[in-house]
Amino acid sequence: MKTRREFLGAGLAVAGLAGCAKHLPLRTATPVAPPDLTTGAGSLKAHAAARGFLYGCAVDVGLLAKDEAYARLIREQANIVVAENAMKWGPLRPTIDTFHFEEADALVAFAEQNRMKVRGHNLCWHRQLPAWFAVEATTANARELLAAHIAQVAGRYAGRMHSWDVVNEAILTTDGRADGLRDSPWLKLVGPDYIERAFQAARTADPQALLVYNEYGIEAEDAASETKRAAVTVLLRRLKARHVPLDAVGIQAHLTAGRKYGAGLMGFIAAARGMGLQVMLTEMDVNDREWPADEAIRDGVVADCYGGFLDLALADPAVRAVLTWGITDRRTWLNGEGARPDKLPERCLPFDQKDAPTKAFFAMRKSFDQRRIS
Ligand code: 9MR
Repeated sequence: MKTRREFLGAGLAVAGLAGCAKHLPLRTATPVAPPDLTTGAGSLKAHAAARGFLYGCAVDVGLLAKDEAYARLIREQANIVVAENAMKWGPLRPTIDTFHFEEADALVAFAEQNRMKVRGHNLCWHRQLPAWFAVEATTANARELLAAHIAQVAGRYAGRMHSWDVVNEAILTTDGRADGLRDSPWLKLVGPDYIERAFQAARTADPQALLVYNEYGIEAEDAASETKRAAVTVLLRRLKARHVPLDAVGIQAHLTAGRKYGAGLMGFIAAARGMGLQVMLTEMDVNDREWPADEAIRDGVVADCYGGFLDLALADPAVRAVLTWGITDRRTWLNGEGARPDKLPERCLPFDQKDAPTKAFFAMRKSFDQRRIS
C-alpha cells in the first residue's frame, strides 16, 4: 500500500520526468496519480467521524515501538486506541508492590501525540491475573487490593482516558448461579458486590472517563447468546437501580463468519439505550475457522460478517465507538487461542498480512457510510 504522500510524490516525480509540463496543451497534461483512497479522507476514522462515532483498534504496544509500518497504519486509521494487554493486572503488576507502567504510558503518549482517544482495558477481570495473585490475595485483603489497584491505575491516567473497561466478563451463566455471575476469583474473595465496588473506585479515581461493563458471547442469534444477554441485561439493570456509576456497555463482538446476528443483538442494544447507557463495539474481529482454506471464500464471508453486523449495530444511535481487536492480520490473538485446525493464519481484520486493505475494510467503510445521523 502506498501512502497518500508516496502517491503524490510518485505523481510529482512523473511530472518532473515528463519535463516542461507547463508547455504541454491542457488535454495531454501528465495524468495525475490516482488519489490513495484508503487513508486521509478515505480512512476508517474519517468515515466514522463523518457519521458521529469513533473507530479504533487494540494495540500491541511492544510492536508499536519497533514497527513503524504498524504505527503508521494505526495513525492513519484510528482515532481511538486501547492496549491489547499492557493495562491488565498481569502485565502491569509483576509483584504485589511493583508496577510496570512503561507500555501503558507509551500508549497514552502515542495517543496524545496523535490526537487519539484512549480506552483503558481493564481494571477487574478473572484472567491475566499475575501469578502472585493466587498466593497473596485473600478474603481479608481482596477488597482493599481491588480498590487500591483501581485508585493507582485509573488515577495515574485521570482526565486523559476516554473510557475504562472497569469490569470485564463477569457473567457466565453455565457456572450455575441464580444471578448469572461467573465464579471468578473476585467473586470468591470479595463477594458479588465486587462489581459495584470496582465501579465506585473507578469513578473516584477518574471522574471524567466513561465507565464500561465489557462482555463477550452476547452477539449471536443462538440460545447460549440469548441466555447470556438476558443475564447481562439483568446485571446492568441492577447496577443502574443501585446508582452504580456505569456509563456504557461494551459488546466485544468477537464474531464467527457464517453465524447469524440479528434481533437479539438489536434488542440488547435498545435495552442498554433505554437504561441511558452508551454502547461500544470494543473488540471486533471475525474468525474464519469454520471455513475452508480458500482465501477468496474466507475474505468474502469475513467481509459479509463485518458488513452485516455493523449495519445492524450502527442503526442504533447508542453505538458510539467501534474498535477492532488489532488492525492487521499480522497481529491477532485468533492465531493463538483456538487457531484454525489447519493452522493457516486467520484473515480476520481490516488489513492483511501485507497491511493492504481487505474486503472487510471496504465492507466496514460501506456500513459506516450508511449510518443515519440524527
Ligand atoms: O488479545 C489478548 C491476548 O493477547 C491475550 O493472550 C489474552 C489473554 O487472555 O487476552 C486477549 O484479549 C482478550 C481481551 O482482553 C478480553 N476479551 C477477549 C480477548 C481475546 O481473548
